[in-house]
Amino acid sequence: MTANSSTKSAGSELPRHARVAIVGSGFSGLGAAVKLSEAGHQDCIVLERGNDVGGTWRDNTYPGAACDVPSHLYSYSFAMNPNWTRSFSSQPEIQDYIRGVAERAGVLDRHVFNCHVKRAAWSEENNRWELSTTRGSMTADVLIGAFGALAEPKLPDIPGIDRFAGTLFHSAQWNHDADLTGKRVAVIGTGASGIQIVPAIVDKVKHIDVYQRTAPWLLPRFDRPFTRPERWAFRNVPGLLRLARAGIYAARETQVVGLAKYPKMMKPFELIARAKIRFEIKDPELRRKVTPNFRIGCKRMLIANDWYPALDNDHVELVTDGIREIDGNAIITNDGTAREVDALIVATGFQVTDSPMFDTICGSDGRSLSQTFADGGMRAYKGTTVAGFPNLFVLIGPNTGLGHTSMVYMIESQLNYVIDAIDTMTRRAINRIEVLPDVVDAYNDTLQRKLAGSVWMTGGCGSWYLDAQGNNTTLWPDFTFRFRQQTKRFDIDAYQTSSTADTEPVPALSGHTG
Ligand code: N01
Repeated sequence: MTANSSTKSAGSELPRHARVAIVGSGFSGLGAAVKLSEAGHQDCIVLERGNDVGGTWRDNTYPGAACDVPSHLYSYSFAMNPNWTRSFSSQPEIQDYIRGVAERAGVLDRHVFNCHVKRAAWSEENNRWELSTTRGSMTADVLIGAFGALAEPKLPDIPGIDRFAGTLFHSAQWNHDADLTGKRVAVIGTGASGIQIVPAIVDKVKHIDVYQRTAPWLLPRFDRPFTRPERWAFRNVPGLLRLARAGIYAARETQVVGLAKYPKMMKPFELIARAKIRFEIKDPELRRKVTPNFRIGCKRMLIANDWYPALDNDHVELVTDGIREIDGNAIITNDGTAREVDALIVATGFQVTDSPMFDTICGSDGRSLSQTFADGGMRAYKGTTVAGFPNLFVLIGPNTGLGHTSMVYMIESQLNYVIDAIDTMTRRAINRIEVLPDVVDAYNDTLQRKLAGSVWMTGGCGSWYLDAQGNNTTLWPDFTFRFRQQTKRFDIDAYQTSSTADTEPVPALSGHTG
């Protein structure tokens, strides 16, 4: 199911005005809708370009799609699920979970589906956001940008790819009508998506060429179905779910010491990964090709038990020569070899640091987020508020990303901050908050100092964690509980504020009852 193919939509019409407009309904936007509702802010609306909730989990329906964070942690703390069927859930199960949360929280009627936000501009005159969408226009006092980091597929810039003669699609826009049975297939990309796709299709295709630009480090995947007694216990033993969650959280958090502070401490992980290569691959040449040339952790560490065995098949070729061009249905590498295929799957990731959504959001001086970020990269305060963009909260914003544990934990931390900010604005009749530029500078200076010694900056790799200028504007460089502490309360002193006394009353809502 892609953003446009779901039939599950149930939602509302676009109102003329809402107190809070949320753009996007993945884990972060949906979480915001639920938490706002719980906090009594019923006048909010979620504008979702697809026709279901779920975001990246709705869109990434490729074969083998599954999470690499255990399910008991990769879920909302306020909607824990005793019924996960296995330790690492598959995409359909996660999507069902997200949909179930939305239904049980009763927030689906606050969604406008198939509603693409084309532009959101802050009006200094009216002290509100003016939104133009494919379903009409509206205004909002507060805008929550929950459009996600893994939302916009990135296509490889390969000469001739636009004229590829066979079937071509991105991993996040899987073409379920394309039957790969008995076909010659090429997969470009060996990141988290590519290494799940290849093992899932290897047995049905005639041949696969896997184009690897950089070999990833791989660790074992301790995945298994939960037994019936375990699931019974998760449902019935008080505190067990929370305990399981805490255990997973603590175990994952220990990685921060090596990743962010002392990269040399990642060595034991590297030894495990090297042993895995020796154990799972016999061919010395293939072993050499899959052995990374950078320190483990620099790029996201991947987990899989079926990747190396899949590559070790006779009908699979791991191609490590760079791609020069595509001609007709042939992929031509730098050494001049042409390999013909029927289908080309590009598992080449997402536009994270240059999301097209950044072009559509314009602040108080009319400049867009992309123009603002053009100098020195994406920058925010606590990953959430941006100088020059009043009453805007960005979820999964700059430097809130993680490679080692659950993003849902970071999202919930941000939600604490955002809900407290909106509560504070309501309580104190504040109608405009804007983070002070000095505060943003100081915050980011500290972040960058911490990042400087991290494996992501020193490990000798390129990755989507870095932008085109080499700035790491994506990752949180510390224990995640530190982010939780920082975002526990809205710190109004970091903001310039103004009160409602000077502004016009807001027109009544139309078509949306809250
Ligand atoms: O994308 P990626 P992804 N020519 O950017 C290669 C999450 N996720 O969709 O490493 C040739 O990681 C690129 O090569 P290189 C997770 O956060 C989670 O796989 O840049 N190759 C790389 O191999 C993850 O980090 C899960 O040299 C090109 C690959 O394409 C994020 O999503 C599952 C190329 C892109 O890897 C993104 O993962 C899936 C080119 N022009 C995703 N351009 C789980 O939880 C790019 N590449 C399991």
